[in-house]
Amino acid sequence: MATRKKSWERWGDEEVSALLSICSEDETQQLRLKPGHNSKVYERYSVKLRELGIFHDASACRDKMKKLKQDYKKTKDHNNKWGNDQKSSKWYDRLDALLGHRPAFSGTASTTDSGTLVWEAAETKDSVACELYDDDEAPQPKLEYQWREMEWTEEQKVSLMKTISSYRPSCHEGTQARVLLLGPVGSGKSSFISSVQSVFNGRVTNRAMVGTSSTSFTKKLQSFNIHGQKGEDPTGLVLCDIVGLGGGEMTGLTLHDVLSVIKGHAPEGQKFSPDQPVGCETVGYIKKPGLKDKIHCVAFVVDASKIRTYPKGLGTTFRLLRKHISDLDIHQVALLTQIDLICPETAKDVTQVYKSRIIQDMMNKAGDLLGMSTSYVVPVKNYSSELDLNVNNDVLLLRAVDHILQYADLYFQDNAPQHTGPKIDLGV
Ligand SMILES: Nc1nc2c(ncn2[C@@H]2O[C@H](COP(=O)(O)OP(=O)(O)O)[C@@H](O)[C@H]2O)c(=O)[nH]1
Ligand SMILES: [Mg+2]
Repeated sequence: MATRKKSWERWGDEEVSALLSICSEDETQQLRLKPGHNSKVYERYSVKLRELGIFHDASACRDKMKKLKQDYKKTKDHNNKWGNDQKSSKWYDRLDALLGHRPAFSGTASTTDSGTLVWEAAETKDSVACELYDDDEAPQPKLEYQWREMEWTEEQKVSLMKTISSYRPSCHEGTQARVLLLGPVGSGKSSFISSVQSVFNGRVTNRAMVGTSSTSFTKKLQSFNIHGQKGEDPTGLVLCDIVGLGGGEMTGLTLHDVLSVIKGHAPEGQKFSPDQPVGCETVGYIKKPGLKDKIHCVAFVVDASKIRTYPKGLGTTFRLLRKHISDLDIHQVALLTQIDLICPETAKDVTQVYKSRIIQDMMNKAGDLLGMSTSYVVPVKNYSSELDLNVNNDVLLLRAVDHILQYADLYFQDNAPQHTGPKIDLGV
């Protein structure tokens, strides 16, 4: 006969596996969502385990879950740091499926009947659920150390500006890295372009149309060549935006048209409309796009203050886009904007960004929404109401640009012309 175990006793693999299975049951998940029901959740674990002939009391189940989550979070934080090797552990995948939402494409195309992408719909509160913390271990407001290394100095700003302005795609002279920004209306795409341009101009400017709003359904492809100050050469970076003429940009855009832009078929200034898909008959259609016409990296843009309330279909739209864009071997990153709206400390002092748990948590949620690891996600605070530049803010924006360029450059490396040097006779 099985005997009741003490809470400090070891858990066998089968017991942990059973615990995780119970955790993944719908009833358990529903119970977990109810505030103040933690004790009932642990009681449920204990009762359900007993039915399987496994005896651990509720407090032992609580301790075990806590330990598993801590181990998972440690591994996840490690994996999310730039440059770290991806680690795993015995229960990592199971816990990631439970807590981190796997970046798998579900296969349900999130498009409307007319084929337009779903960017806006009725708001729902449960679009993404990422439960890294229990009610009784709510996140602390601030981390002791920055979880990504950042240097907040004028020298760092100058050095990043130099790196970015001197960037030229490897093995492809004369080409610029074309980056397409994609995201819901109001996520901060135009603001990001303007902010980056402002840093290079040395003053806050509003070059990309920011925040205009109307219900216009006309959309246009617009490319912004990021320039240094007067007299300086342009940088190797072009930021492309599918702007709404008067706002409402993503409403009515089809997957077909987004892919035409990425493949380089759509000419500059191309206007999009769901009933006139980009094709051979389109004026200015680029039949055989060269490297300079194509998009080399896609940056998804999401608003940190809206992650919890984005429409349910948005995650599916992102995954649908990501699947098609990945099929074209184009790397993707994500920008998390409006971080100042979710963290007052960071709003006051942007150097707090990587110490803020709420921003870290929201970056994880953005990764979950997009189906990508957090290591691809970078936070930015765009210039929205400020009149003057701030060196720390500039550093954060420039790090985002540097991050984008690294992934754009991978495209050039992947597509480097084959070296056809003289053949060496090895005499065999
Ligand atoms: N506080 C704050 N506001 C922002 C930020 N980024 C954009 N905004 C504001 O959000 C609104 C929508 O931005 P916009 O760039 O037009 O979004 P788009 O539709 O994606 O191009 C504008 O009012 C911006 O000023 C940010 O990082 N922080
Ligand atoms: Mg815009």
